[in-house]
Amino acid sequence: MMKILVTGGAGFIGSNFVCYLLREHPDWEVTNLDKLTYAGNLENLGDVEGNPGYHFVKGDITDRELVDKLLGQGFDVVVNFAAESHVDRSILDSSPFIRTNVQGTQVLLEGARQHKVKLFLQVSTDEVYGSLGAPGKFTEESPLLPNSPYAASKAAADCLCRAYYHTYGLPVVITRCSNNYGPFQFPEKLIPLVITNALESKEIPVYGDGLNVRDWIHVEDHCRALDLIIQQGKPGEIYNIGGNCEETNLQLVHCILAIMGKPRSLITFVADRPGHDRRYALETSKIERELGWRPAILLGEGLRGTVQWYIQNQSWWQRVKSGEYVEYYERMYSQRAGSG
Ligand code: NAD
Ligand code: TDX
Repeated sequence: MMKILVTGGAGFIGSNFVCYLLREHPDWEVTNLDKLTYAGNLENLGDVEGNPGYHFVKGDITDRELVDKLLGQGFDVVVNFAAESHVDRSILDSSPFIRTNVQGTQVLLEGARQHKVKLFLQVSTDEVYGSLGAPGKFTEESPLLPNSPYAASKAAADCLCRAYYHTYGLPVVITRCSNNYGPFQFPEKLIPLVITNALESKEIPVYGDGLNVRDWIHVEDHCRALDLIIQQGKPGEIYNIGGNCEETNLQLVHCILAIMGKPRSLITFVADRPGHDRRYALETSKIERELGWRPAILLGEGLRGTVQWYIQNQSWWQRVKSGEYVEYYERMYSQRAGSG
């Protein structure tokens, strides 16, 4: 039996992870602490509703009192997904990124230290390494050179985690994963944006020349890696997690349109993201060697399943693509037009 506190478990990766854990370990107890921002959605957790091993607490990771009280219940592991996660939003306003991603991580680390948690797993990102111009890949030893306010806030959180390990001996593991895709991803991110716009026969905005490269991993493969790390990861270590699957944005969009039988004429080239990282690629031999993990879902297969999911769950994404979402897009594009 393991008692786990998952933060941000109502978001894309967090909700997939909560469902994954309770499916794989029916005797574990999982508590989900989530503020339910625009990106948090309890509908993502329908599969575990009513499961006696699942508990939900609505709250903010920056709330010291709440975090202290919760961790006082005695948890073996904290898995920190809670974050502001969208690069474009961090360019519009970085303050919530600093509050949640940096201050929130510090509050959780402090609570974990006070209450002697056995493992603090920080879910970080390849974006902390910055952009790769030349061939090669980022290793766990690559310097942290974040380029967006989002990446800078995640790098700061990684540094705090490292400091809590070295200063207080808190058993911390940091994971740095590449671009995830799969069910329940909020349609502000590239893949669900392309799928849902194509389903509505709307324009598909591709930033700049479309030749920026990302490494893509299915969320289920990411969840499996995190589960392995909970069981076998070594405190103080960093693990890169990647799909070993690099594509330019344009190649990826063409592939999705081909799966959906939609025309490439939907693609519209738009002003580039300021400070847009050119390429991410991760060296993942450490987790492969030490934990025997490898991605199992090929991109084509994963994309077909994801397209199918968005076709079957139109009411889910139609609800979230309204209100605040529409206002955000108007603000973002008017700012870019102004600065372009
Ligand atoms: P998401 O935006 O879909 O979900 C974030 C969740 O955190 C939401 O449920 C939101 O309500 C919650 N949250 C936000 N602020 C909070 C606060 N102050 N207190 C409590 N809960 C709060 O994000 P995601 O794509 O699922 O990413 C999850 C984590 O994984 C993030 O830490 C992100 O940096 C990291 N990550 C994401 C990717 C990716 O491709 N999506 C890749 C690597 C790492
Ligand atoms: O409309 C778009 N058009 C476009 O060309 C959007 C939303 C994105 N893009 C480009 C920008 C990137 O090169 O597609 C690529 C992927 O963009 P995002 O989906 O916004 O992801 P990215 O910026 O790469 O960051 C993601 O991966 C690392 C997640 O959002 C982060 O949370 C994670 O840490």
